[in-house]
Amino acid sequence: MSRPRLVIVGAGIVGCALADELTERGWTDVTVVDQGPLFAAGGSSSHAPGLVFQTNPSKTMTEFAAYTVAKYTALGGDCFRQVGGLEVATTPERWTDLHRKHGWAESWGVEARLLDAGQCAALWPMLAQDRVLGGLHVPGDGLAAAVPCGQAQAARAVERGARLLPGHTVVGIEQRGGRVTGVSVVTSGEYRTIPADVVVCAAGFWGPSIGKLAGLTVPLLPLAHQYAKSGPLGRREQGPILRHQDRDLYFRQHGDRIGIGSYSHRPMPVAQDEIGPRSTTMPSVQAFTEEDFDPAWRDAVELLPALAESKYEDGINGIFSFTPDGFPLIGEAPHLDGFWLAEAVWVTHSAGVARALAQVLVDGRSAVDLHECELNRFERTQLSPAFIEERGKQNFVEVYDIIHPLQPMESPRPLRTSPFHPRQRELGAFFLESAGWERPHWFEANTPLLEELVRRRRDAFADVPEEARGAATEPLLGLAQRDEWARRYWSPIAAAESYAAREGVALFDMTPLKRIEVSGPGSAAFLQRMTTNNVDRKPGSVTYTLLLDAGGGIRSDLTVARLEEDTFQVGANGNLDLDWLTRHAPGGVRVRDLTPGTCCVGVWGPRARELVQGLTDMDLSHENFRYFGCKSGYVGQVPVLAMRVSYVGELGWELYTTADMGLKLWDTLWAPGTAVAGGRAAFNSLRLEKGYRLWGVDMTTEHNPYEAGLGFAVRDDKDFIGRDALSKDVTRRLVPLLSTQVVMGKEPVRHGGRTVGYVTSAAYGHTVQYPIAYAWLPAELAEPGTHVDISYFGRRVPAEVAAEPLYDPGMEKIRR
Ligand code: FAD
Ligand code: THG
Repeated sequence: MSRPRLVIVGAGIVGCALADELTERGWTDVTVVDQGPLFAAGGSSSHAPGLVFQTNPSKTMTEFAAYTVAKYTALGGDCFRQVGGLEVATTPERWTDLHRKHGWAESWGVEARLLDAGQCAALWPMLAQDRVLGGLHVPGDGLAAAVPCGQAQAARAVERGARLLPGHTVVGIEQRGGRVTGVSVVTSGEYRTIPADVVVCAAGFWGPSIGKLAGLTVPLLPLAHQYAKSGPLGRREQGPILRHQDRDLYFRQHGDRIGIGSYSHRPMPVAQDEIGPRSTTMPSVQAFTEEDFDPAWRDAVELLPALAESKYEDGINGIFSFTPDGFPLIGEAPHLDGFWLAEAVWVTHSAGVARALAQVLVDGRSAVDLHECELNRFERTQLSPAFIEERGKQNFVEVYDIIHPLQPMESPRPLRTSPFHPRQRELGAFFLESAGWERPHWFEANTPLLEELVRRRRDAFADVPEEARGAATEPLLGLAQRDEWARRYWSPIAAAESYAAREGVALFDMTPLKRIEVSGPGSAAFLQRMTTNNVDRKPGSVTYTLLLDAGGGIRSDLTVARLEEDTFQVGANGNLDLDWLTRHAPGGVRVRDLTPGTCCVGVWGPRARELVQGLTDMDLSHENFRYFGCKSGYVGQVPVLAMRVSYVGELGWELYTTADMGLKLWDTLWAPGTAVAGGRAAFNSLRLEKGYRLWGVDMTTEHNPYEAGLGFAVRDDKDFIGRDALSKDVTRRLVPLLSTQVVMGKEPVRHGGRTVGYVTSAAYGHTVQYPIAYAWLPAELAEPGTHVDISYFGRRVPAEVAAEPLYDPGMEKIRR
């Protein structure tokens, strides 16, 4: 398909940007259809005030925004005004958080600086300076005029051969044999079909309706959001766009008036069938509800007292899209080839998203990592109308909140629970959520273990004076290295659970880890083609391997267990792996998600063999059950698949069984009384000590295996996706840093006054007794012993590159 015929549904800013990016890459047979007139077609872009604040916790979202700024600036005309962006803090919590945000800007390469209240007021003279503690100023932020930006990009596309069809309402997605073949439209009362090889839905908050025509759930919720303007306040200098997030407000100037956007009101979801009739010129605008805006106005006046001279006017309740996790929806429908989405995209990210999707379509991959945005990231359990509504509303409420990286949404919870859940609750588990799963982070029932750990340590220092003995326990817990942020969603009990895994035996619930069965004739050849390592080994063997994209970027890391000649069990990272394997599977190979019907417990620690051997007929000796081997058998009454692998770096097994037998398995392992329950907090600390990467955090499609330190999982002597693009020349590396503070992840790393990289994962290593932070650094700074600084909430944290793994480099703990 060298020059496929493309139809883009929607001529909002996203559809226009996409037409430009595609035609620029030579895909010129592009037709953009919109039900409305051009270019104020009636969607969100028609009236978006167009504030572009670039800085975001996500590297990907920040890069989307930075590209949008660069591109719209280059469009010229009225498209983009680089007035700068100012976010002010009126609470100490926000002021602290702006320091964190300043770090993200630095990590992702956006110029930013922190200002005191006086400097803020100099930029925004209307500000009540005495209410402001400080601000974050990003000179590159600014105002995108969405309609002119759309028009300018569409014009370039038309010059290259694209067609624009206003007044064309899409009423059907045509398909044959699992492939899209075109769209049917109604125009001037006539019905016709436009043939297409690829259809991209860029229909904004109408996405779910278009998705329905294609049999696809589009997980976004249209919500109304209030925007109004003050009366004339006299001419003023053009100031930056402004955010007052402590009150869920943002501001921009419109000549002598101030525009005010508010997220402080109740969520106002709009059902698809309530969206204004397609004949109205502005279906994305609903009647303004003053009672919702009044409190926002009062808050606005408090920050900008001069507003009191006027009253708000021209208010709208404007509709746009919210997804369950706040990220856009980019990707191809799982069951309809050629039907793609570019949905729930802000003006801010529009050009970046369009470029990424154009790259995916034309080149097969995006240069920017897309895993947070991929349509198929959601599990089936996250696609119910109730879930989409609940999370969409919650995202509206939280849009400006200060969110800790571990903070889960409070509802709907609990949604998915493992069979061990009742026992975990009895043990006082503190749960956080991931992909809908409840995951224990530590167990209050382990408090006595912590006390014992501290006592043992103090006893070991019995000859030290009493006053100094407290300090002796410090390196075990790392309390002094944790500030208030690093103590949230954490407990020192994690130290006791870590020691239990290192010295005794601990049970870790691995149920949420995705399990995929690949079976049928040709399975081995298929998996050989998909992955980097040699998985065509004897039944009973497990292989650690990688999925790469066409450019050699890491899409995932997997364990592949060969259970029988033509049956494999893949240990994966998430739904994207299921989607990727399903999409590539040839006829005859079956790819099936086992996760919901099964469960897994990791039994890890030096006493794991003694514990499990006492409960099974399987021979667990090192000679008869090798490291990275697997066998089926029984543990007590429970049929299990046992795999000798360990993400925490200890002797032990992952035991899998069906969900119905899960509780029995847990109780059987618990009965001898030697095992301790371990949570994610300990798990994360243990895996970092051992240097085991977490895909999506430590490495993504932006990195190749050699840079990521995973070259050992790549076999040169076989063919696989991404192989030809791989280069062993490494200019950057993922390395462990030992530091003096537990950090969060995403902090900038500096050397010689320059920003040289950023942190991925971080934790306190209880057994190495140092805070560990993995970070991407230029290869020349990746040598052990190199001194760098981490900037943590603006504070300088000294750190040193260490050799890895930090724990058990000789593999003596595991291979015995
Ligand atoms: P849209 O602009 O909605 O375009 C979708 C198009 O699809 C529409 O033109 C529609 O007519 C067409 N369409 C739909 N169904 C069909 C069909 N069946 N057949 C044919 N055509 C169809 N973002 C920011 O970045 N910064 C801001 O400051 C900002 N402020 C906002 C303030 C308000 C009040 C609102 C409502 C939104 C704001 N946004 C802001 C969000 C931003 O406006 C949207 O995210 C963005 O405009 C979406 O662009 P789009 O092209 O995806 O969708
Ligand atoms: N268990 C199973 N599958 C998984 C994971 C798991 N799949 C996804 C994710 N976790 C993969 N991550 C890892 C990371 C490291 C290891 C296993 C899975 C690991 N690595 C050894 C090492 O690097 O030394 C072994 C390498 C080798 O011998 O090839 O064990 O937790 N089932």
